Amino acid sequence: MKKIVSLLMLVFLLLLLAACGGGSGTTSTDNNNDQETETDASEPADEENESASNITGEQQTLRVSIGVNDKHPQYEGALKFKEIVESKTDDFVVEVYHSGQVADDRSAIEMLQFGTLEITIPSTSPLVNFVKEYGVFDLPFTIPSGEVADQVLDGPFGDKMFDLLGDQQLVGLAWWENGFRNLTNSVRPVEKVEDLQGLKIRTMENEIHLDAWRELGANPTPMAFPELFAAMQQGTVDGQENPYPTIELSNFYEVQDYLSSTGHVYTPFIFLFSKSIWDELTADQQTIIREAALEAGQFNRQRNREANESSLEALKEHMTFSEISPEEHQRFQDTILPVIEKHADNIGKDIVDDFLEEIAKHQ
Ligand code: TK8
Repeated sequence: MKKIVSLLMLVFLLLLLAACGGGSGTTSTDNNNDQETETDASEPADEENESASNITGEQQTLRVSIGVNDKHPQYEGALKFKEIVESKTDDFVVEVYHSGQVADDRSAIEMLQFGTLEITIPSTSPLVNFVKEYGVFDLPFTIPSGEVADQVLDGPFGDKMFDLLGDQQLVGLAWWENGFRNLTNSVRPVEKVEDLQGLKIRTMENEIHLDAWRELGANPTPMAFPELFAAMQQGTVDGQENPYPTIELSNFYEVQDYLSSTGHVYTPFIFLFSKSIWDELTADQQTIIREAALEAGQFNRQRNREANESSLEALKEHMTFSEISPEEHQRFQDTILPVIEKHADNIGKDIVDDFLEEIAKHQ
C-alpha cells in the first residue's frame, strides 16, 4: 500500500513538474528573452525576405541575424553572402535580418545552440559567456592593425579558436571585421584617463571590458546593442564605445557630443553556424556555405576599412573630436595592465601567449 501511495506521489510530482515547465532543460537566467526572440524569428521580420519558415518548397532557408542596421558594412557583407550562396546552388534561400530584429548577439548565439536560427555574425565579445577563451580578443591594446588581425585570424590561431566552438553546438566559418573601438559620450571631451572619472559607459556583455573601464575610473554597465541608442537618448548611460562606422551609421552622433580616438581594442566579427543544422548538410553544401562566408568576409573587411575613414570624417562634422596622444594611449595601457593580468589566467595562459606571439610574428 505504502508503495502504491509513493508511486502515485511520484506520478503526481512528475505531472506537476511538467505543468510548471520544469523539464525545459534551460538554465539560462534570461529565459524570457530567449522565448521572446525565438518567437520573433518565426515571424517575417523584413519585407525583403519573402519567407521566414525554415523550408521553402524544396529549398532550405538560411536565416542570418545581425545586430547592426542595413547601412552597415556588415549588412553589405551579409548580402554578399546571400548573393554567392544563391548563385552557386538552388538548395538554399538566404534571408538577412538586421538591427537585431531577430535577436541581439548573445540571444542569437543561444538560438544557434537550440537550432532555431542558422547563422549569426556577432562580435566575439559576447561569446566569452559561452567559451571563455574568446576573451583573448578583449584584451585591450593587443592587435595593432586590421592587416595584422587578418593574418592572425586567418591562420592557425583562428582555426584553433574555431575548434573550441563545437562543445557549444556552434561552428565557426569565417572571421569578419567589426574593428577598432572608440569612445563617445555626452558629458565632456575625453582626452586623458582622468576625464573618464564617473562616466556611465555602456559595454558589451563582457567581464574584461567591464573591468577595464572600471580600472580607468568609469562606471560601466553591460547592455545588448539594440537597446543602446534609447539608453543614450534617455541618459541611462553617458557613453559607449564602437568602431567609427557603427557610431556614424547608427546615428549615435544625434545623442553623443564627444568622440575620442581611444582605439582601445580590435573586435572581430565571427561568422557562426548552428552545429545541429550544419551537421545535417551535405559536404558539398557545407563547402559552398564556408567559401561564401569567407569570400563575403573579405568584402566586408574591405568595405569596413573604407567606411572607417569616411565615417570618422563625417563624425568630425557632428561631434567634438579628441585625438588621443601616444603618451596618453600609453597611460591608458598602463592603467589597464592589472586587468589583463587578472583575466589572462582565466582565458588560459597558452591561448594568450599564442595570441601575442602570433601578433608579434606579423607585426
Ligand atoms: C552588433 C554588435 C555591435 C557591437 C556592440 O550586433 O555590441 O557594441 O560592437 O556592433 O556586435
